[in-house]
Amino acid sequence: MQTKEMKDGHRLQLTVLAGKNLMAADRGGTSDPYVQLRLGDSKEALKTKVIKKNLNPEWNETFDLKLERLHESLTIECFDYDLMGSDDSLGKSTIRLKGCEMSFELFVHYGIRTF
Ligand SMILES: [Ca+2]
Repeated sequence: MQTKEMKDGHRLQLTVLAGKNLMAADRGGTSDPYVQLRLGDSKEALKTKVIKKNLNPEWNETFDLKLERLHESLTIECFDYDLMGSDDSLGKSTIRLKGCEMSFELFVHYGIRTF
């Protein structure tokens, strides 16, 4: 995770690497996980691709987020994609971006708490 000061605010570059030993939410003893990223209480969210039938998925997807303010929080939530019905949450974690100063690089391994 990396934040950079831009002329028009801040930019957060974040790479979602992988999940390990995720919870099995489907009947077959597996899940179809994807990760959703949401800034503050924004209604818009970014999503990784869905990796089907895998409890140790590797997404390795990088996102560029524009930050209006640095004191927002980032919620990272992992879901099991379901063709029918609503997707099940496999766990989530919230990162406070306050303290990630400009031009500061931070490499974090975030554990996501499962329910
Ligand atoms: Ca599923």
